[in-house]
Amino acid sequence: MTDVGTLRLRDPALGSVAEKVLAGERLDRDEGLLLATTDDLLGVGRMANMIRERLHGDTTYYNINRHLNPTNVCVASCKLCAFYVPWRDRDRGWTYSVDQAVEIAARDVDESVSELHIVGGLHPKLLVAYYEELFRALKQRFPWIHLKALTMVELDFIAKASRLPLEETIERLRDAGLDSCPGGGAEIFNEDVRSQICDHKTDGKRWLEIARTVHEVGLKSNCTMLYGHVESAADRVDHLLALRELQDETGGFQCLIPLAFHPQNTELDHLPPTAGNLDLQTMAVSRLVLDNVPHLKAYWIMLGEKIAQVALHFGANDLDGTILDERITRAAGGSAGAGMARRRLERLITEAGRTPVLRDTLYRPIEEASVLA
Ligand code: V47
Repeated sequence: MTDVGTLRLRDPALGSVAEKVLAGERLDRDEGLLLATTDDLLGVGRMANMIRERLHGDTTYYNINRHLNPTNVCVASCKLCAFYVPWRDRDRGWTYSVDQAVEIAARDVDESVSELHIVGGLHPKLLVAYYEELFRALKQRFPWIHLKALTMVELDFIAKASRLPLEETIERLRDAGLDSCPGGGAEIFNEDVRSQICDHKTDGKRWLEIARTVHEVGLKSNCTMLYGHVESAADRVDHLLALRELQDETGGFQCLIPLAFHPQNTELDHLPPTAGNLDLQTMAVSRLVLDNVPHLKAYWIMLGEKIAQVALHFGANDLDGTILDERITRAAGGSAGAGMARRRLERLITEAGRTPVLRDTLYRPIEEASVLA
């Protein structure tokens, strides 16, 4: 064991990285790679925890949210995905009219719900006018709600299908009620990896360009990294560095969500699910390398409750929300998809020795008195 300041390390090679972490200095690619490949999981975790506590103390955010998937029809056919059905598969596909989508949302939304997370497939008939109408109708029915909707991949597709410039598409959607964007679709930016897991999707460079445009138009967004499939440790570090570079420019990312790959029912079902060590080390490396994105989410739906709790000591400071009806992970064999009561989510956080703080989508604490649930 080596001690660097208050940091206890089993791998002495981590010593110089630990010194930089203690001094609050930015890490480079080689250092990121060392963190991602060492077998000193606890050493990496201690460093990430130090940064997490410097930024947020014990505070752990969660929110009261609902998911809405207007369609599962998708022309992209990504190998990583078990959620989509091909265009014209009438048995398994759903596409909600605006009225249907609002009624489905209304089943589960009351005034305690602060966020609707809206994502879906790339449906060739759902153009910008559909989403404008949907957002306006949702805002009219639930005026208090924040609409976090449409990944960079969906925005790219909607703009092209509607034959509109990207910026104009985003501005129209913003004017119709879009408040921010979720982080999905980033996967791993490396093109060779993308060709194996999502070959017809918006490429990595374009994903970043669209995020830049979203930020320029004045909206915040999240970002994700899908790990535990065919990518290497270097691919993960490069992905984080690309996000870091854009964040230096725009400051528009609020939160990173590392997404644990679920292989079941996908074309990659020969791969094993992620190991707990990889989940925790990826969380910690994300916190250490992506030093300019304020929040790091342990998405309990994908990690499971127990790993998500432990992740609160490996860099994470957010668990996401109550959700109720999650379909993307469930389609891929995830077992945690039924949603969680608010009190239970709070208990997960306190059991982990952290302090729960109810937040809105922009990470502003919500006063207890204003919540009915
Ligand atoms: O874009 C798809 C991923 C994403 C699988 O921004 C899969 O607050 C694992 O982005 N195994 C959607 N992952 C989820 C997402 C998200 C979730 C929660 C919060 C936020 C946020 C964003 O899920 C997709 C894709 O990257 N995904 N299939 C799968 N088999």
